[in-house]
Amino acid sequence: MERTLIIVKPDGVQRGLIGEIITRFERRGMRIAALKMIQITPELAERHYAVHKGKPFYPGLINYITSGPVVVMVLEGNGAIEVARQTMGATRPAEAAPGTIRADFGLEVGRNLVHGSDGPETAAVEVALFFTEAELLSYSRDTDRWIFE
Ligand code: D4T
Repeated sequence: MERTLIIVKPDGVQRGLIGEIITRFERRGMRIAALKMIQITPELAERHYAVHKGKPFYPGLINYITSGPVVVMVLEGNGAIEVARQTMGATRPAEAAPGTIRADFGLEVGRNLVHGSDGPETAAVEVALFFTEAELLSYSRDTDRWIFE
């Protein structure tokens, strides 16, 4: 089953939206394989956002993601990466479809509340960046047969 890394960013935590954001993924049926609250260090932020190094928004991005606690989680499900990105909405909240997390709670790209992996390779790298193998739980829910075909 596909896995994706999700981060409730510091604005999501500060604004009291942790539960709301997790609920949106949970109610879609995705299974939580791992979940924890951490403060991202500058070193970890630089590794996570390595592809953006050198871009004009990079310093602000590192400042933002390290500015307070975040909630990181691994979600599982068929097509979890794309499904999670749909649930989050477009990177720029002003362009996100109504009903998505970013449209419903955000306005600006630098305060877009949530991160989700953008493909299978990045998902694998990001999951390994934030979680050890031992932290990734393999289990089934009694409801799985009503959610997964
Ligand atoms: P993340 O990685 O946070 O899930 O966002 P996306 O996958 O949707 O978008 P991204 O990688 O293109 O951008 C990463 C991160 O940088 C911020 N950003 C982006 C910004 O502050 N200004 C910008 O112009 C862009 C393109 C927002 C998300």
